[in-house]
Amino acid sequence: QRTSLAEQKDALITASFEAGALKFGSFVLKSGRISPYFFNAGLLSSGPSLHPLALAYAHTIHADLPAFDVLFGPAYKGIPFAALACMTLYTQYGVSVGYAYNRKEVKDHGEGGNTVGAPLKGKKVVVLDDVMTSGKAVREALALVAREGGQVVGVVELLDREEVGGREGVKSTVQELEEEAGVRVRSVLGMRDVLGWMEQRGMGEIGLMREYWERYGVKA
Ligand code: OMP
Repeated sequence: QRTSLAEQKDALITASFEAGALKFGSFVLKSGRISPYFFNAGLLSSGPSLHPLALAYAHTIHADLPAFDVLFGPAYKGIPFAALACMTLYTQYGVSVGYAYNRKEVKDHGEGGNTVGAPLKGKKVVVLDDVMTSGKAVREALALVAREGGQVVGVVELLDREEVGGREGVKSTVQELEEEAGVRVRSVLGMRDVLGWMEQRGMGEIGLMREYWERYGVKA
């Protein structure tokens, strides 16, 4: 029996916290912002955390993204996640898509090329990524798929930190991306899900989290 998305999200945040992937403290982000939390998806590295991860990615993709041919997971963290989501789309929903990923190093012998897995040329592609703040990482993945001749129709993030993108200072990263790339951007979790999860547990760090949200959170 399938569980609801709300249950899957809750299970995923709990598993992430238990695995040490969701941490509270003081962290300098790539964007330079100083954040009271950090999500290190690489630590979702055992069965009990990968299971809810795969279910929630597949559920979000199936529920909310247009039909596509290939799920693209950028190296490195996107690679196992895309494979798991690809398989789970099949086992849970009977949806058959391919998956692909890029090499970080250039290869000039053997099968050649910069991507591995399902060919992207002329295909409808969904980009699967882990954490989005300013959108820099996902923009790189979008450019990569375009260079390989794929047409990106959607993006799925594990965690959208739901921050203002910083270009004009008011739009969210999701809005910026949807406008400039014309693709649908969805996420399994948002920062507000993390806030709700913390509220339920009466966690002490929530004050700092709310302050950060006031400063950088999306206002719309
Ligand atoms: P942007 O490229 O600014 O969207 O930030 C996303 C990237 O930041 C991710 O691919 C990570 O490398 C890193 N990151 C996290 O992994 N977890 C966080 O909680 C925050 C960041 C970050 O630096 O913003």
